[in-house]
Amino acid sequence: MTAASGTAQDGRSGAAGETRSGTAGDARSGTEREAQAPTWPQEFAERYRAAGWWRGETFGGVLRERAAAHPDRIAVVDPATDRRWTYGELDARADRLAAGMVARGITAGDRVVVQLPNIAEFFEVVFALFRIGALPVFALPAHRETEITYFCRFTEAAAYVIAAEHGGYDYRTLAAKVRAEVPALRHVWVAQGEPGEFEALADVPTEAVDPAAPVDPAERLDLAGPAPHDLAFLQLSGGSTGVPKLIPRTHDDYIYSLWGSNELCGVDENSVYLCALPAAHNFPLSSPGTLGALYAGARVVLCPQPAPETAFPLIEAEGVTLTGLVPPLALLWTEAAATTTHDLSSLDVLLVGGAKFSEEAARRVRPALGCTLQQVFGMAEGLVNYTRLDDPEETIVSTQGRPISPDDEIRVVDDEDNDLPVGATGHLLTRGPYTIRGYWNAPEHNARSFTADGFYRTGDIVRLTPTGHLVVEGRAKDQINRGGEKIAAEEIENHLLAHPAVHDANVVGEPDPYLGERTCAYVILKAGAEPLRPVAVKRFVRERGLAAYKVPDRVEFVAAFPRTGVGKISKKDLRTHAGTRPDTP
Ligand code: OOB
Repeated sequence: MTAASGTAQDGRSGAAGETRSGTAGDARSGTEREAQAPTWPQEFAERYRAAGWWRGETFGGVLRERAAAHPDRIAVVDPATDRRWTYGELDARADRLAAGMVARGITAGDRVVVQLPNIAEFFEVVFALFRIGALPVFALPAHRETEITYFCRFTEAAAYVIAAEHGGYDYRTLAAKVRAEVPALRHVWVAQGEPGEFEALADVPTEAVDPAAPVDPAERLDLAGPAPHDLAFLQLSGGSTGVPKLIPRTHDDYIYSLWGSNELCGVDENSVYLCALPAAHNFPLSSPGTLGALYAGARVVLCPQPAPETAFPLIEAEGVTLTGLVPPLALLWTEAAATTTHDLSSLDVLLVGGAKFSEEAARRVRPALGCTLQQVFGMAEGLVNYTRLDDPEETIVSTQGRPISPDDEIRVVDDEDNDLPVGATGHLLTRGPYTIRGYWNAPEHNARSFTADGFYRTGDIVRLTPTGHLVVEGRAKDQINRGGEKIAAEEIENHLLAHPAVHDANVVGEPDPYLGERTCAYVILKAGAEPLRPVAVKRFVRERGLAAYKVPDRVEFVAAFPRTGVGKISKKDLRTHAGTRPDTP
C-alpha cells in the first residue's frame, strides 16, 4: 500500500507524526494502525486540508454546533412512532447514551455493529458512538446470522445494536445465535421493542434524557473525543470476494462528502430529506442523505419502507423536498405518481443511483413526479458523482454525473492500466479527498484493489463524455447488482459448494426488467447424486443464514461450464446464456 507512514496532523493527534486512524488513543505503533486502516499520505492530507475540503470537524462536534445554533429546530421525524426530535434533543440523547456506553466499557476505537431499521434511535446510537470515538459498523436490516457473525467476529465488536423486531423478523433470535457464536461480544442492546434476554438501549444512559440540559461527555467523562482525521465508522463493501470487506471512513473525509453533496443537491436548512432506503447504506446516509441533511441543519424524515403507499403520504405531510431511490423504486414511484391522490409538489429533487438507471426510465421522472432527477453514481469506498441540477435534461437522463470534488482524480484505463482517450470505454480508477486508500485489515486484498500510487480500482467500466460526465457501461468485478443490492458471486458460490450434492457452482447476473439484474446459479451436481430441484438449492442457501436478497433467483443444473480458450470457466458465456431459459421450481 502506498499510504505511506501516515503523518497527517491537525494539531490534535497524540504523538507528533502519527495518525490515530481507527483507534483513537490506542497504544499501538503508527505502522500497526496503518496496516489496519491505510490512510492518506501526508502530502495528500495537507493538500486536502489546504484546499479546504477537510474542515477539521467531527460528527460529534457538528451536532453540538447545530444544537447550539438552533436547539428547537426539528432534526429527525420518526412517523412510525410519531416522534419528532429537535437538534437539542438529539444532541442531549447522544451525550447521555455516550456516557452510558462509556460506563459499560465502550471506549474509543471499539467497534459496534449497528443493525437498525429506519428509526430515530439510529441517529442517537451513531452520534453517541461518534462522540466516544467508537466505530459503528453499518450492517443492513437484511443481513442474517452469517453476515452478522462475520462482522462481529472480524471487527472484534464490543457490542451489537438491534431493534427487537422489524418487517416480521425477530432480531433477538438472530442476536442470540450471534452471541453464542461470538462470545467476545460484550453487549447486545435493543433500541426498540421488548429487549427479551438483552438490555434495552433506554437503560444504557446514565441519566434520564432532559433536552433542556445538554451534558458534555467530553467534560464529564474526560473523553478526548476523536480527532477529525480519526476513523468515524466502518461501511460495508458490496464486494466481489468470498467475504465482505470493511471500509474505514474518517470524520474529515466523510464530512467533506456531505457538504460537497449538499452544495450540488441544493440542501440547506430548509430542506426536508426523506430516508426511504435503509438508513445504514452509504447512499441514503451521505448522498446527501440523512447525515448531509443534519450537517445542513435540515430535517430528516424516516420512511419505514420505501413503497409509494408509505412514502407519498409522508412527502405530503412533511413537505419533503428531496429523497434518494434505487432504480427499481424510482420506476415504481413514477408509475404510482400517475394515479396518486397525494400532493407531491414539495419534492424538488429525486436522486437515483446504486445501479444504472436506464435512459427511458430517467426520462419519465420529471413528467411523472414534477421534480428534477439527479443521477448519482457512488460507492461506499468514496467517489460520488452527481448530475448537476442545472445540467441540460439530455445530460441528466443519459449520464451518471461527474465527481463532487475538483480533487477527485479520475482515470479510465485499459486492462494494463494504460490511460485511454476521452470517450473510450475502460476501467474506472479513482483517488481523492474522500476515497479510501485501503480496506480495513485487508492488506492482501488492498494490494489488488488499489494501484501502487493509491488509486482505487472501482471494478466499474465507464466512459467519459467531453463535458467530464461519466457513463457507466458495465462492470469488471464479479458482482451482481440486483437493483442496487450488491451480491459477490464468490460468496454465494461458496455457500452452494457447501451442499453435499453440489460438485461445482457459478453465479452470474442475468437481465431483469425490474431489477436490472437478477442472480442465476449454474450448478453441476456430483456424479451419482440424487437429482435436486432448484427450490431445494434456494432453500439450502437461505437456511445458511444469508440475507434474502443473496438467495439465487434462478438455479439451473448443467453438465459442464463453458470454457475460455485457455480452459478457464467463462462467466461471460454463462451470462450470455443466462436469461434464455425460463425458471423451473
Ligand atoms: C452505492 O454504493 P455501493 O458501495 O453499494 O455500490 C457501489 C457500486 C459502484 O461501484 C457501481 O458498481 C454501482 O454500485 N453503482 C452504479 C450507480 N451507482 C452505484 N452503477 C451504475 N449507475 C449508478 N448510478 O451504490 C452508492 C453509494 C453512494 C451513492 C449512490 C450509490
